[in-house]
Amino acid sequence: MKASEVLNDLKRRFPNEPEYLQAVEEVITTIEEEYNKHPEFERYNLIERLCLPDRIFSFRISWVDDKGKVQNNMGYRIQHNNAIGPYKGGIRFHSSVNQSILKFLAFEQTFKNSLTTLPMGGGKGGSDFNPKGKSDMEVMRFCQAYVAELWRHIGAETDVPAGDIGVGGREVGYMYGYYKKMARENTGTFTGKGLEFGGSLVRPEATGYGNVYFLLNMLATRGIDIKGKKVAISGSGNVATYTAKKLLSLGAKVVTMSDSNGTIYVPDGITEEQLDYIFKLKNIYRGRIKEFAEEYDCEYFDGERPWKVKCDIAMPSATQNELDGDDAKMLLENGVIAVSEGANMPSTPEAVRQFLEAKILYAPGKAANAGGVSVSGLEMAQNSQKFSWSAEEVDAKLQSIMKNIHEQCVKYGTEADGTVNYVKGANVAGFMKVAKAMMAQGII
Ligand code: NDP
Ligand code: 2IT
Repeated sequence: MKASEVLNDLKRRFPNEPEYLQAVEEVITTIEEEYNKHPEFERYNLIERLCLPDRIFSFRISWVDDKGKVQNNMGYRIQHNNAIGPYKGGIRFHSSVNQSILKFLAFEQTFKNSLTTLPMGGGKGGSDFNPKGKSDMEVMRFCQAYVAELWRHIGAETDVPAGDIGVGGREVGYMYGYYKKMARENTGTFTGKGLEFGGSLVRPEATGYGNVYFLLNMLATRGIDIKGKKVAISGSGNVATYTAKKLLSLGAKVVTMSDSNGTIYVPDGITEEQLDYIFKLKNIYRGRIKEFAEEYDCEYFDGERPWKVKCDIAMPSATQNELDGDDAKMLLENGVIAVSEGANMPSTPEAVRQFLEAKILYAPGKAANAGGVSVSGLEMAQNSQKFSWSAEEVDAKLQSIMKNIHEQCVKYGTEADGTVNYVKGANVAGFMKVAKAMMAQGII
């Protein structure tokens, strides 16, 4: 089948999976030209095989809350593609989680992991469990109930989960502990583990730091300095906070952060002390970003996203489709020069269209946020060696991987006028490696 026919067929077969179709459509439309240069791909129906996940596990998770009430959630693991290495990708706990969202994330992860240069296939998992307001013991019991079902499908050489929204060090610790109890082995099947039991230095920081490293590579193509630039960040979780930390160390000004309830606005940029407050607020007290506005008496946009403020750079780092066509228009009118995505698919197709048309520096998540899974890959390597690297060593490798991903985007995405279409570059580069690996391994 031709690439465009595959897309139409997937739309017919999965009409209730909008996020999955959105991610697939973006990739298919940008790789079509390259795909058509390889008639052997069509003979092997490669694109359809690459769009459909290898397998999906879905199951009920029953657990008992602190009041003794039985709660039931759905759990999933999508093993999308393992042509270049074991399935690899995070676990998301959020009330919105469904099969469409996890299928889009597993699909994107396959191309992202291909770009990292490390041997990792793509996968994603999660549950519609809502961690907000749950006690530590409830989170632990839930994690154990999820892994009671998941453990037989994962392993250090088959499928290696990690964190994502709602899943950080605490949750990975609980899941890994229970996994070990069930599997009776100690090979590091999760990444993002604590440093005391096989975790890698710089893994918590990696996605945010990696996004800033990617941004620096993009800015360098136009000779722009990060110092003094105003950056709007969305989210206040793992990715957002470490993005902010690296930006502050480089002399940039972080003017916004947010959560699902609203946005704080600090026109002169938040200070290191204020960022420390946000770390504590989010990771220890598990509070809301509104409390920051109360503590520091700054502006707070209740129920609003950050994109209306004046900034030079936007780094969406919360969730999918959090920046739409109207937001893109406002950012462009306010003179934004770069958008680098910490989240997965945060910009809607209309927003992406506007960024590409305006020819600003626009990096899609699968390139810009690949630092997290890259250091996960380095954690796997360290676990296999039963050895660990220093923070400097891991950070140097992270910087070199982000530079390499940027170079791949430039190679495949440079347009006739010399500008770089990072969407096309990332999709074609990511696709070609997986496609060649699949071709070489036959129809399986
Ligand atoms: P966290 O759970 O640590 O933080 C998520 C942040 O995003 C919170 O501030 C949360 O606010 C906000 N958020 C979540 N869902 C929504 C929503 N529906 N609407 C508005 N705000 C929302 O997650 P991470 O920082 O790990 O993940 C953020 C993004 O980065 C995700 O898209 C994830 O897929 C992506 N990513 C993460 C990587 C990682 O290593 N962790 C690697 C690569 C990408 P609230 O507290 O109100 O829910
Ligand atoms: O979206 C992502 O790349 C992640 N959530 C991190 C995945 C991983 O395996 O570290």
